[in-house]
Amino acid sequence: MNDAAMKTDTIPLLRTLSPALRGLERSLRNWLDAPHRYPLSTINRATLEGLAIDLHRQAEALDVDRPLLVILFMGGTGVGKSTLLNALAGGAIAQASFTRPTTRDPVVYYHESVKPDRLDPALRNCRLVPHDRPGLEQKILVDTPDLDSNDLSNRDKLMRLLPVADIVLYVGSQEKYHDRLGWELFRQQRKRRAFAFILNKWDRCLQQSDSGIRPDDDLLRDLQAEGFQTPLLFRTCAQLWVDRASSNGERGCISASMPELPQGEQFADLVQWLEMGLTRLEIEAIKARGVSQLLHHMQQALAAVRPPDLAGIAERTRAAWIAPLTEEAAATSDVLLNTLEPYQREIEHHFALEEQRRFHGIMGWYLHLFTRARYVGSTLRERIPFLPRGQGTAEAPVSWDLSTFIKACSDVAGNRHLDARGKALANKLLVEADHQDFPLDVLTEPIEARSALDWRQRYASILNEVLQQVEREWSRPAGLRRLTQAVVVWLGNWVPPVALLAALIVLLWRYFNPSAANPAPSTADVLLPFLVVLIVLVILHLLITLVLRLRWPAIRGEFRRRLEQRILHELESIYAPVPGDVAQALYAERRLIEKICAETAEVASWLHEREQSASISGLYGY
Ligand SMILES: Nc1nc2c(ncn2[C@@H]2O[C@H](COP(=O)(O)OP(=O)(O)OP(=O)(O)O)[C@@H](O)[C@H]2O)c(=O)[nH]1
Ligand SMILES: [Mg+2]
Repeated sequence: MNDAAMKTDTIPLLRTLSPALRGLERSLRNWLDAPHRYPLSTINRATLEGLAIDLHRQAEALDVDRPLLVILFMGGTGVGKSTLLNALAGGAIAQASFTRPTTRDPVVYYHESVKPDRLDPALRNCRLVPHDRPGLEQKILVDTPDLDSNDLSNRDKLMRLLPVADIVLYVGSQEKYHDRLGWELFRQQRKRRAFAFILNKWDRCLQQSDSGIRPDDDLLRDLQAEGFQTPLLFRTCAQLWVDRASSNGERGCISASMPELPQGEQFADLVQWLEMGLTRLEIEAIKARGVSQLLHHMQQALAAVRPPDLAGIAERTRAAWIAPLTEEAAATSDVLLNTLEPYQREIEHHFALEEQRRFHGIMGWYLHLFTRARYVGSTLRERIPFLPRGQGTAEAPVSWDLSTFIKACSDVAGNRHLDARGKALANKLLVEADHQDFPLDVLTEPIEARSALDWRQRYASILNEVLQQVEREWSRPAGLRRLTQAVVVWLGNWVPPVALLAALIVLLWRYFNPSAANPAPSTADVLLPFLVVLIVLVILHLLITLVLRLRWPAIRGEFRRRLEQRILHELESIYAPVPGDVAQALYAERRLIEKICAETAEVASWLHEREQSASISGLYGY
């Protein structure tokens, strides 16, 4: 043991590690329980759930002064696992037999100083056999059922115990050392725990070697191919040691009266390694390595669920969406315009009423009567088939509600085309996003949610807004037209009363100052002022119609342009931010995962030093 190793041995490093692992478990658990925008596959979730359980298990196992090392026998049926445990125990503690499979209940061989409640719950449920051997004080040996017989429950029992193992003793025999099932399990587990190898029934291996390649050479070659350059391999004859112990009444230790051992038999080396080779330093190093492997596995699992960085793709997608959104705005404004157009007379009527409000006095009455006469017997509710009908024609108002009308138009447009277009637009945007490599599984739901908004209501308020805007601009223009309109309104309000007054004065003047040229007015002349006012009103009305009257064809182009612009703005404000929002949400999730990864890496590098302090590299491949 070198100085550095001596120094680290005195520091209760593993115990200090326990709260760090609990912290990691908490972070992972919180992350697992939180809702995720980025989809988490069932397999990935199960892996991370398993890792959270393993972190908890390790934290519990390390929160002691002297951690226990769990050494688990794993192998096919009949290779001699139970016989090996009996040989190590120096007595028949595990049932070993030629019947296949033999072991049904795992056997846990532990030191009597260890309280059973200190054992992992998976071990507590097994058959517990205490011993008093000082060399195995911190070690727990576990004999497991086979991994390859027809009884699948045996394999399940093994799989429940595997996560607890610090070292797996992979046991093979002359005919069974890299069978498919066992080898697959080894390859699956080798990144997570330490492995040492036993080739049992060595007596038979030697017999077989006469006819071909020796099983131990073959196994070593296979292990080298798996990255185990100097694996720990023990060649044993467990049965021989059991026979010897029972005939001597001793516990599997070397005795002078021992029968001849086949050449190269290494059971004594196995005992030596278990008792003396695995000191506290090695145990801590193996434990540290086990935690390192767990942390490494966790980093890999977290990397697999880390959402991608979509900032660049989101930008590209947003840019690529401009064309379909512009196209959609043009098509939608056409649909809305086509729905509105048959009612242009009604729209003009509405604006005529608006315009009328600017006049008062005689001109106001005149326009009111004129509009009433012009639209008499015809109200909008009667003329527009899809508007809700009033109680009766008599009560129906002459003026009408523009927003109800517009909403009805939008509903009709929706029924006819727009609802289907909305769905098609969502699909078009998704296809475009797919071309930009945006993952659709995170985009489909928000896009569909937006396409399911109340677009009819939105289009209705846009129509209303644009129509009013165009009308406002028409009725309150700037520059010369503004002046002209102001003059016309002024003339409309003042000329009729002035004309009436002037005509009355002339009439009175003639009445009181009759002359040959201007005789006193006759009864018919009394109507003269009204005639004058009527002529003035008609002339002014013509002027108003020319200067002020809003005509649909005059505003159609402007209305269409503004409608398209406004719809594009609406579509962009609803759809365009989606890729960016999704990218941002994923970025937040990504940061969270990176934070857990960084915490994991910090603990892993802290452990690295401890792992280096003992020579345990043979237990791990590269
Ligand atoms: N020749 C020979 N036979 C052995 C040796 N070790 C064990 N056996 C025999 O192999 C048979 C199976 O041994 P077990 O210990 O029951 O094998 P196991 O791996 O526990 O089998 P399962 O419990 O079914 O998984 C027994 O009949 C043993 O006598 C050995 O070193 N040499
Ligand atoms: Mg057995």
